[in-house]
This record gives sequence, C-alpha cells and structure tokens, in this order.
Amino acid sequence: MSQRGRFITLEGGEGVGKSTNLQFVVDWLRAQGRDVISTREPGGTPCAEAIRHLLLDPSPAEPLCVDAELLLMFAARAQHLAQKILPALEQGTWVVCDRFTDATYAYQGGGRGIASDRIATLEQFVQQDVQPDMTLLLDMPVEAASQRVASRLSRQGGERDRFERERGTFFNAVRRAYLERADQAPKRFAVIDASESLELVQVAIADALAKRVATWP
Ligand code: Z5A
Repeated sequence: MSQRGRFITLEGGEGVGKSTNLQFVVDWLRAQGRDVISTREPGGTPCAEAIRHLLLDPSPAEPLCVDAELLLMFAARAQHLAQKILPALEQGTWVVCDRFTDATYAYQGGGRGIASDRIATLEQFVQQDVQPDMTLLLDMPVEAASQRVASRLSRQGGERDRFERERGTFFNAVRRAYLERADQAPKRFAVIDASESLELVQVAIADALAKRVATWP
C-alpha cells in the first residue's frame, strides 16, 4: 500500500500572492518526485465551486448572514474533503490547497467576529483529525496587498468579489488572526514575507519546504 500523501496549504489575505505561488509549490514538489495535485477553497469540486459562487457573489439576492457564510464554508469543505482531498491523500498523492480552515478562523473569526470555539466545533464535525501537514502563510501589510489587487484589476479587468469589497479594518483583523494562528502552531506554519519581490518570496518558500519536507518520513 502506498504511503499517505501530505497536505500543504497556502494562506494569507487578498493579493499576497497565493495563486501566483501555488504552481511554484506544485512544481517544487514534483521536482522532488512527488505525485501532486492542486486545489482551492472554497471550491475544488463542482458542488463546492457552486457554493463558492454563492459565497463570492458581489450582488447576492439577499445579504448573507455571518452564520450562513460560516456554514457554507464548511459545507464546501466537507464536499471537497470527501470527493477530492481525502481520496488523493489516501492514494499517496500530495495535495496543495489555496486556503483551508485557517482562512475560516481568519475571515469568519477575525474578520466577522465569530467566536473561535464555534468554528472549532464545525472543524471537528467536518474534519475530525484532518489537518494540513504544513501551512505557508504569505504575510504582508494590507495596504500594499490591496494595491496589488487594484493594479491586477486595472490590468486584467473583472470585478471585486463580496470579500474584496470589505474595508481595511476587516483585512487588518484577518491579518492579525492569521498571525495569531501561526504563533499558536509554529511547527505547522511557515510565515513568508510576501512583500518582497516574487523571486525572493519563492526562495523563502523553497527554503521552508525543503526544511519541513526533510523532517517527514
Ligand atoms: N474565504 C473565507 O472567508 N473563509 C474561508 O474559509 C475560505 C475563504 C476558504 C476566496 O477568494 C475568498 O474566500 C477570500 C477569503 C474567503 N476572499 N478574500 N479576500 P480567493 O481564494 O480567490 O482569495 P483572494 O485572496 O481574493 O485571491 P487573490 O486576490 O487572487 O489573492 P492572491 O491569490 O493571494 O494573490 P495573486 O493573485 O497571486 O497576486 C495578486 C497580484 O499581485 C497579481 O497581479 C500578482 O501578479 C501580483 N504579485 C504576486 N506576488 C507578487 C510579488 N512578490 N511582488 C509583486 N507582485 C506580486
């Protein structure tokens, strides 16, 4: 039987470079001979992507209450785990995921103000003992990350989603919540200074991956 795959997540506020660096992480792991898939949350399967659409819709049919937002995040996660993440890990495939439950603690906890113990109850219900083996937290000041998003939008077009329309105070609370999570689990998290050039960010990511992967059997 093949050895179980490893589960690596990328986290951080909007515009810090998660999507840009996801493929870099996948390529780095493949170069080490790993079988790897990439995915994202909310989303990753057709049903979970439909929930993502509902969650990000900038003009919902009615305002989404914070508890519904939280439950939809976990509904999408349950589907994603059952259909994609767990089957891959069980086959020995490594999974690299753009956001996971740390995002729920940061956005619904830090940003929306939902108590951590309520999130932890749902986490236990949906995930039981499933946790990422490693989390790369891309961290940088909110203002500079928001400027990156603005220049991407002016270059490529598109509109801001429901979360991207939040204010700086919301994103600063999200950033604080992420950094608290990283402080609480230093063995799982690697905090990367995402304000550097892409080249330097990727050197730091490769270094963090190499150090962590070397400790795994
Ligand atoms: N959400 C939640 O609330 N609760 C949850 O449990 C989960 C999610 C799982 C999903 O949107 C939303 O769902 C998210 C949180 C919420 N909302 N927000 N905000 P998403 O997954 O699409 O997340 P996003 O943060 O909005 O994606 P993003 O704006 O695309 O950010 P990014 O992926 O981190 O950044 P990027 O697209 O890779 O880079 C942004 C720009 O910067 C781009 O033009 C790059 O070329 C450029 N870039 C990247 N790195 C650099 C460096 N180093 N230097 C210069 N420029 C750079």
